[in-house]
Formats: sequence, structure tokens, C-alpha cells
Amino acid sequence: MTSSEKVDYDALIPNNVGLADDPKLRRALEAWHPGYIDWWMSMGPEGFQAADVFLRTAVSVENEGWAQFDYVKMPDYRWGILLAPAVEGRTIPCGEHAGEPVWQEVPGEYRALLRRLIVIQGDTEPASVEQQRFLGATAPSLYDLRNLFQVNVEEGRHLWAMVYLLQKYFGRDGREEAGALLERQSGSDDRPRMLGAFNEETPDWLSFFMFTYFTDRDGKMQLEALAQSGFDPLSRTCRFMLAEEAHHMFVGYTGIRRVVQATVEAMEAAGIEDPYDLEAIRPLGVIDLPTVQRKTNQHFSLTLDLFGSEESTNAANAFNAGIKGRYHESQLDDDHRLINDTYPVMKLVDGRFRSVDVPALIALNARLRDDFIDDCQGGVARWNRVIAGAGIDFEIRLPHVAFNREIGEFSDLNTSPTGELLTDDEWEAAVDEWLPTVADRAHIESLMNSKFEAGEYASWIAPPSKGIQNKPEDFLYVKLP
Ligand code: BYC
Ligand code: FE
Ligand code: FE
Repeated sequence: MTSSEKVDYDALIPNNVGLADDPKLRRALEAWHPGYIDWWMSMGPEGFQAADVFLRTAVSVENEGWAQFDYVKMPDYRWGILLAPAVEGRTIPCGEHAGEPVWQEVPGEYRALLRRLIVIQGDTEPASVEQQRFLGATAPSLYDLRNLFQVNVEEGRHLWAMVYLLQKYFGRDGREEAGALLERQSGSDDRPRMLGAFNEETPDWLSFFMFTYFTDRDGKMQLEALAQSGFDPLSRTCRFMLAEEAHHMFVGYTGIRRVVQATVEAMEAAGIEDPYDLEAIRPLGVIDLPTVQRKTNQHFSLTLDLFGSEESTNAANAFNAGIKGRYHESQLDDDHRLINDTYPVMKLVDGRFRSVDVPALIALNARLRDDFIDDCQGGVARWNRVIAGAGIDFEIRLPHVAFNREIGEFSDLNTSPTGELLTDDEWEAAVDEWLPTVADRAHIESLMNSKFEAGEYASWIAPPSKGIQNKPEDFLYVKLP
């Protein structure tokens, strides 16, 4: 490890990028810092800025012991700039420069392409904090409250990670982009966030768990693809972000599992076997499984849109340039150029969904999306085991890729979750079975009452099987002021 990779934790901005030796960059980041804190105070977690939260902070980039846990007030969180260790002799893993040494500076011909990807990545991070800012008030437990804030501060750090790249490598326009990242706002009419799903609301905790299960997993896939970048500072940045990302998806996966568990346990206790008997189930203070399915349909389809069009010259250009790879690019066994390869993409041909071979280079968004769908299946199967274990006849399923899409190949179609094509009238007649209804939302909202006593949980969610850092059940994860 070179000295520049040690984390300087005493600096105003903790970092392992040698900020102390780069006064120009340090000044640029220190100039950006107050705006960030203003943004955090006005757009970050509402009502809890003075609470002491049991948070993990990244203090090293080693595999072991990179995090430290302690009570922190969120505005005092040490948002740092941390790069994973350099890999000696690393080469560009894909495209026309495959095999050449990675770039330590921005290659001039790819500057615009690279900046655009970094800005889009950066834009999603604060967007998610904005979307989640009102959830604290209705947290189902202090444990969940703490997890929400952990995710939020780390998304804030991910913004820092992208702002570092912009300020260090993109000069004046990088500084302008860094400023604009604090100005756009999730859901705003005139300055919205860049990607669709990041302008939706996250109005309740089921939405939060769905978001962290599905949408943070898009984050994982995109970061995995950018971690393959031949621009080494981006690769190292993303590799360290992925270490944090795992917890975000854990929050989503276990969150939904605990929701499902509370529901089936309440049904068992009340002797209810029919999962569709909402009149009997909802008064138990739990979220019925058909509503969980409709939320799954909604968040999964919204997240699929984040992969862009199935066929994309943007994606081909980024791959060819060596700027963005495939999932696990360096472990794939091919020539990493894809010049004559094809990839099967699902399309509507003569009124039927078929797999069509298209040039692999332009199908990279479809491919990453397919990898994402595979990655989503595991958790869904485990939720279903909880349901089956209670002897209830119900299975949560991921909807068809064409269902409820706004971007790409299927954006103009009406499709059921099982992939039947529908007329507008058929869609209208059935949509309430498939997407959350006003009544679903009202029911969920009626359950969103805070539980702020240590060790207490709302009726609609089971306690976690183990505490953060193995803390006991009645641990005070958040000390309210
Ligand atoms: N909404 O060639 P196309 C995360 C635009 S999440 C609105 O089809 P491309 C996180 C597109 O920008 C990960 N616009 O797509 C999760 C383009 O516009 P321009 C975020 C969209 O470019 C939870 C046009 O349509 N990171 O980290 O190949 C919490 C044609 O585009 C959308 C990244 O996404 C949409 N859904 O692929 C916190 C990685 N989709 O340029 C954080 C960086 C497409 O023609 N981004 N458009 O005006 C990328 O790799 C690519 O930009 C995309 C789109 C995969 C997003
Ligand atoms: Fe993130
Ligand atoms: Fe995340």
C-alpha cells in the first residue's frame, strides 16, 4: 500500500487520494462542501439531524475492518473520498483498447462520454436521499430508522465520490456539474433528477424496501459495469462504493422478508389461509401478499427502465472505448471486443415475444438488464420460502420484462405481468390487479406509525433475525434528541 492509499482521517474531508498534497483540488472540494451541507440540512432526513445514530463510517479500504461503528449525528458524518486499492498492472478490460494499460487521466477523445456517465451516476445518489427524506417519522423501529440513515449517509458519500472525479479530472465543467448535482431535485418540475425512477416518490416503508431491493440493485449492476472501466480512478471509486452497496440491498431484501413474515404469521395466528381475503387480513395490521406483489411489479418495472434501451449506441460506444464494461467483464471468457458476436434480445415479432440475435455490441444494456433480473431472483425465491413455510398458497413473481415499461422496446405496449398483449381497454380493466391501487396505498399508509421504543416493532414487520454488529434486541440504535 502506498502512502497515498492510507486514509487521512484527520483532514476536513477524510480521503485516501492525497488531498493534502493537491491544494487546488482540496480548495475546489472545500468550496463545494458548504453547499453539500446546506443540501443535506434542507433535503436530507427531515426531523432527525440532531439524533445520535449508530452508524458505520468507512475508515479504511481494506477488505477487513474498513468500517467503524459509533453514534454520530448525521450532519457530522465523515463523508470521505475513498478509492479501492490500485491493482498493479491493470489493463483496459474491453473494447478497442483492450489489453492496453489503464488510463490514470481522462483520455481526451472520451471526455464527454465519461463525464456524462459520471454525472448520471452522481445524480442518482442525492436523488435517493431526497426521495427518502420523510420516512424517518414513520419508522417501524429504531433498527429500521438506523438502517434508513445508514443508507442515506452512504448515498451522500457516493455523491462525494462522483464529485471528486468531476472536480479532479474535468476542470471547469466538472466544477459546474458538481454544482448542478446539488441543484436538481427529485420530482421537481423544472429541475428534475436525470433518470425516471429517481423522480418517483418513496412515500412509505414498503416502497423504501422495494427501492433498496430493486433500485439499489440497479446501482450495484451499474457500479459493477463502471468498476470495469479503463479509466482507473472511476474503477477504483466504484469498487469501493460496491462494498457499501451490499448493505443497501440487504436492507431491502430483509425488509421485504420481514414484511412477508409478519403477514404470514398473522394469517396463521388468525387461521386465515386465503391470501386474497383482504377483508380479514388487513385488519390484522399487516400488508397482504397481493399488495406486496403489486409493489414488486411497480418497482421492478420502474427499475428495468434504468437500464436504458435494449439496443443502444451509447452503450456500444462506452464499451468500445473501454469506459464501461459488462457485469464481471474481466471474468468473462471471450475476446472482450464483441465485434462479430451476437446477443439474444427479447422483442415483439409479429405479435409475439421472441428472442432475436442482435449485434452484441449494441445489446449491452439488454445484457446488463438480464444479469440484473438473474440477480433479483434469489431474494424472491427466499421470500417465497417464508410463505410456503407457513403453508400459504401464494408465490411472489417478477413480472414479464415488457410489463409497465416506459423506456425501450416495450414502451408502447400494454402487457400483463405474465406477458400477454392487451388492448388499452383490457389494460384499464385489469391494471388494479397488477399495480398498487389507491386503496393499497391507503392501507399501507394507515400502518405507517412510528415505533421509537428500543426493541419494539410495528405489527406489519417482523423483528430482524439479528442486530447490526450483533447488538442485542433492545439496543438503542438511534438516540432521539
Ligand atoms: N430515464 O441509449 P439509451 C444508483 C436516456 S442507480 C430517463 O437508451 P444509455 C442508485 C439516456 O440518458 C445507477 N432517461 O441509454 C440506486 C439517453 O439520453 P441522451 C445509476 C433515460 O445511454 C439507488 C437516451 O435516453 N448509474 O446508483 O445506453 C440509490 C437514450 O439512451 C432513461 C447509471 O445509470 C431513464 N430511465 O443508457 C442510489 C450508470 N434511460 O443522452 C443510487 C451511468 C435512458 O440521449 N449511466 N435514458 O439525452 C448509464 O450507464 C446510462 O446512461 C444508462 C442509459 C444506463 C442510464
Ligand atoms: Fe449509491
Ligand atoms: Fe445504494
